[in-house]
Amino acid sequence: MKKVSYCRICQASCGILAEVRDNRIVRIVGDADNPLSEGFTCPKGRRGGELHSGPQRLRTSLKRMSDGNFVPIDPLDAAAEIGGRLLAISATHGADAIGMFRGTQQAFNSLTKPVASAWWKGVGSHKLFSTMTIDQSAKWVVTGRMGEYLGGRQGFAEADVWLLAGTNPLVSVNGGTADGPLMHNPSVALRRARERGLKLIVIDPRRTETAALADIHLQPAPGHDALMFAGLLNVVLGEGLHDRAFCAAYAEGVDELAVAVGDATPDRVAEVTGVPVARLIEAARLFAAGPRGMVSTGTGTCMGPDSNVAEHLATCLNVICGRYRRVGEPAFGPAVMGPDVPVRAEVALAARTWNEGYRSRLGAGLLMGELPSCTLNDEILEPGADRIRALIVSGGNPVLAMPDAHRTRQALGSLDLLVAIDTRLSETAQLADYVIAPTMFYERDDHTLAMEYVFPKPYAMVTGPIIDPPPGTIDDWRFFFELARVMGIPLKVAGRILDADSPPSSRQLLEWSAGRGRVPLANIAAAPHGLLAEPRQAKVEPPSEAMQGNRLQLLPADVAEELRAALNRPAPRPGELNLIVRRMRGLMNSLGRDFTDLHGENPAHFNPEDMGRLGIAEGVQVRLSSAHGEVFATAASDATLRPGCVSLTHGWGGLGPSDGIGHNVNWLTGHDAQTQTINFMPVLTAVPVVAEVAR
Ligand SMILES: Nc1nc2c(c(=O)[nH]1)N[C@H]1C(S)=C(S)[C@@H](COP(=O)(O)OP(=O)(O)OC[C@H]3O[C@@H](n4cnc5c(=O)[nH]c(N)nc54)[C@H](O)[C@@H]3O)O[C@H]1N2
Ligand SMILES: Nc1nc2c(c(=O)[nH]1)N[C@H]1C(S)=C(S)[C@@H](COP(=O)(O)OP(=O)(O)OC[C@H]3O[C@@H](n4cnc5c(=O)[nH]c(N)nc54)[C@H](O)[C@@H]3O)O[C@H]1N2
Ligand code: SF4
Ligand SMILES: [Mo]
Repeated sequence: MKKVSYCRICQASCGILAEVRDNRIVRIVGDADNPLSEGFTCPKGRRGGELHSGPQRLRTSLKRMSDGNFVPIDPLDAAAEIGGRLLAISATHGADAIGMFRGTQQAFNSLTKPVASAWWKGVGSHKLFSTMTIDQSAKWVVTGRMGEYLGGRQGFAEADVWLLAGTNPLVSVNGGTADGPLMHNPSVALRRARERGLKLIVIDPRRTETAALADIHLQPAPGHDALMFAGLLNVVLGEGLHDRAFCAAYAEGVDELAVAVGDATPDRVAEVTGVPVARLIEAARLFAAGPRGMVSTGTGTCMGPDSNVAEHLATCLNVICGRYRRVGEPAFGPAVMGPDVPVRAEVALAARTWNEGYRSRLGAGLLMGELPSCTLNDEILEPGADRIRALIVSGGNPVLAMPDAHRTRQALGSLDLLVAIDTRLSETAQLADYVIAPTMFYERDDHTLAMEYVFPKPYAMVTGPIIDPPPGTIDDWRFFFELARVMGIPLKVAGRILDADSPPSSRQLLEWSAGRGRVPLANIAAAPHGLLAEPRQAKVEPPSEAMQGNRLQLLPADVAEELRAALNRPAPRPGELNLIVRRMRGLMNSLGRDFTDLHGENPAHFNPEDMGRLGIAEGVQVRLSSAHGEVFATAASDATLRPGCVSLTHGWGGLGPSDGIGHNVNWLTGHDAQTQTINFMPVLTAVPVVAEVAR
């Protein structure tokens, strides 16, 4: 039987057709009638059936007994026991002794976040963490320090030029900041855009699949994005190519910025990064000529040694070139399931939330209501009355994802109570006291509300289960609902107080959450392949009186100081090797490693020149070591890498440095003097390493 639904492994939310036999998905193909993805799927999406029914799937929740072994437990009994233990910990040590870590797979599950957030509010703890602070929270820091233009960014569809830095959307279907231009069939989308005249600039130390399609590929030494953007700003401001009218209306500190990037001349950029002078100037002029199109950054920019200032300068380039929507232009945002709220050409002032209110004993403030994930280990291990003793991990695998694998393992292993909600016995779940087995995406109701802001079209879809879940599983949201019930926490979700004694259905909750949408949910549900809505009619409106005169802060004092330091970062020494980030098509972080027939393991990729110099042959085991630790991996030759770079995908390996499938790159990462202020972001790309043949 063929069933229609959409994939929820990543934000692309591709429409699929599943062939179901005996309650098993035996085949997944792209749904050509889906107006968003038009038949596109990726290799991991097509293996979604195996994630549900393969040997790794957890079919029952587990409790660890005093002998260390797991025994099956009914999830409602587990919720009762866990709720009781959380109440006791909170009563003895205070609510801040409870922590929650939100992983990536909480994001594509529409009900988990709202219900978990409502429960969390009642817990009353400050110790909330998510993967954003080991990902691209530099973007949050920029908004906090610069402010935000609320009229919306220019769109990819109408762009003349686009600059992608540190992102490889042809693999990650990501492509930067909520523009969603390159999600579905990204190589075709990019080719089509270029055929209509788009000019593409890519900044990446690897000649990626995306960079291969660029008009200009700048291939700098890694870890120098701040200098790269300073250099581009130097040319644009130096040649007066910026949008003076937009700057006058909305920005403060343009002249100071011009002075601050004064030393970042194309010569200096070339000396440090190896990018030829003429290429940098050409890229700066091409970008500034626009007239439309933005800079979008990804993990390569947001994980480097000066990530916060690099991202700040990338945004400055958008601001000084005025790449935002003005009064009278079509409003940004699809507003299909979401509400059609007015969009105004105004600035929300910088709000340094981390300086206000709560501050942890480790010196961290709140960023979008969260603490930096890189303080989680110390929150658990360092003495303090409010140290974390119980941690709930929802849809994440911090044992592999967090930097400093050694200490993460030590920290999570030392908790009084660790609860992992996971569809497989992940490395994090292996350390847990309770593992809650949730339903998976083809077994549950969902809609695209939370994702629509990154879609390139005004699209929405509602889906129901297409197979029955294993009987021992529970919906993620329902587990949090039960915890709340046991702990006596009233839940307010989508504006309603839920009745603890009679849980709503998933459908009901979905309906409530989309209750303020521009398009009624009934219309969306009536479109089995998803609905392409009429474009939104709203136009960008003039600023409200209260916001009149608000300006973006281009160069606050702390940014100026970080910029000075970043510009002095030395060029790589001859023979220096730097580990850089990379993603693989066949898996989503640690999810999908089991499909080794699809992608093998995660090799350490080297430029052939470096392999020759170091005497490393294809396929041999190499030992990579850094200031933080070592990892062993299989060498693979990759001529697309800039010499001096080694790239290795994260999300692999096991509990120890040399078990599991593949190798956990986070044995090489950790905290040091380069950890960023505010978000405590460590360096995950451009990590100095030494490589040698393993003996
Ligand atoms: N197939 C697949 N898709 C995914 C994921 C996955 O695991 N697999 N993960 C998802 C997640 S969680 C995220 S956050 C997104 C991330 O999406 P992206 O940010 O697009 O991630 P990558 O594809 O790793 O691209 C990062 C690029 O940065 C480059 N780079 C490394 N160091 C530097 C540097 O110093 N400067 C510059 N300019 N570039 C550098 C790398 O060579 C690489 O090409 O992808 C999502 N999509
Ligand atoms: N060195 C290095 N480290 C990195 C990165 C890097 O580039 N380099 N990238 C960072 C980034 S961008 C990210 S986002 C993080 C990823 O960090 P995490 O989000 O912690 O890691 P994932 O592997 O995505 O974990 C998702 C988990 O959710 C489970 N899961 C799948 N479906 C469901 C479901 O329906 N419900 C529940 N409850 N669980 C489910 C999966 O089995 C898996 O164990 O890693 C970060 N760490
Ligand atoms: S890109 Fe792949 S993983 Fe992401 S939603 Fe589409 S099919 Fe699923
Ligand atoms: Mo991520």
